[in-house]
Amino acid sequence: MKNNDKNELGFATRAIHDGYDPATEQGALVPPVYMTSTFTFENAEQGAALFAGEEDGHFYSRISNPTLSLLELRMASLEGAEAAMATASGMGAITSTLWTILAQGDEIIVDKTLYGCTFTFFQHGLTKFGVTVKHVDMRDPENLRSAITDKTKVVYFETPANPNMRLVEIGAIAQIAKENGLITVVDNTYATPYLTRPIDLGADIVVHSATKYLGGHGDLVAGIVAGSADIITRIRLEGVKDMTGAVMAPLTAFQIMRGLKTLEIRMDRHCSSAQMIAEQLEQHPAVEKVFYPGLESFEQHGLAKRQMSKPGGMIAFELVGGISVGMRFMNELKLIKRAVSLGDVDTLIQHPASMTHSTYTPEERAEHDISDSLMRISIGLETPDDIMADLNSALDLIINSENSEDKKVA
Ligand code: 3LM
Repeated sequence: MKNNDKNELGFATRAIHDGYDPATEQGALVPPVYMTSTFTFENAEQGAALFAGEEDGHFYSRISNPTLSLLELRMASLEGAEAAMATASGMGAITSTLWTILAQGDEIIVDKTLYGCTFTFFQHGLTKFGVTVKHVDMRDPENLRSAITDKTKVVYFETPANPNMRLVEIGAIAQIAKENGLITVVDNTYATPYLTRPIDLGADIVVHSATKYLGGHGDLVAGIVAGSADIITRIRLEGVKDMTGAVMAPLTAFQIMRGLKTLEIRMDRHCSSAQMIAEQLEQHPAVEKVFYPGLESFEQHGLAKRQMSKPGGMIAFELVGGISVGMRFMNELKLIKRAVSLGDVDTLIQHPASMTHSTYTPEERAEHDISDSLMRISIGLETPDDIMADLNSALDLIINSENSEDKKVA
């Protein structure tokens, strides 16, 4: 389904209403879920016409389904894209997209820091099929320009990047990509379209792990790709239909649409709580360094203010004494859950080097600036003071036990 009325209404209004008229569904306020794998043909000729693409309509849910179409329309609207495609996972979105737009002999230039499984897909997946992968530090867009060759087809990055929070200037990268006829793909999982709209800034394709903020409640795994109607049709018919088969289930689309209705107010709260917590963490004597785009001390704070409407809900930080202290700290937390994933109502903490980014070898992590001391916290929607109190009491315990160990030694 093509999204034609982007930007006419506000973000939250579109997230709640776009593309649905209750009158078409017996007045049902909430769109019904089409739990069907296949669709009947009025006659054999109609079936043939649907397969030939001569007639629009649904015929099999690996290709399209009305519940998924509504979610796709809403995501296209929120991302300012012509069209979108719902997938079974974020990795399903990424692999279906790249297998569609790359071929043997092509080259892709990717940012230095990437989510662990995305990195592995590039490093050990695409390369197996004859695609060359080049990693450059895209904090300086000129690094991209100098890496381009006549084989380069695609530029790919996350901003903010998982897990070290580095930002990439979407407009500057997309400009260089356009000058060289390259396709820019942005993973917008951390920011969501509420904070950053890469397509408005010149990117061609946006991918998401919808498992995170879009779903928002830690109860599903899903992905989204958004872009031009032509590219989304290709990803649907080549990448998803015939290569990955990574199609979203209708019930998952229903859950994501419920999540989207509160995306704006959830993100506002994630951001305000994260700002307060990042500022307080930075002051604590047990904390070595905090990486959060909303902090004055953040290296790319200026870019964060230009590119993101708010600084997001993700914080990375290191403790004095490194990860051995960090592990003890994580084990002292009571309210905050030790878990991977992010963007949920629950506050989650994890250690990238041994968890989400353990797909990198230690040497690769060092080369890609992923510190073994780094911890990552996804600030949830609990009462902000309760989250901070849990962090403070674990930090205080660590400091006290370090001090008493020092005394023992003395
Ligand atoms: C994580 N991330 O905890 P799915 N892009 C980004 C992501 O963060 C992720 C994906 C894509 C985490 C998952 S680690 C075992 C848990 C920026 C996922 C992939 O396929 O929906 O998980 O998305 O950082």
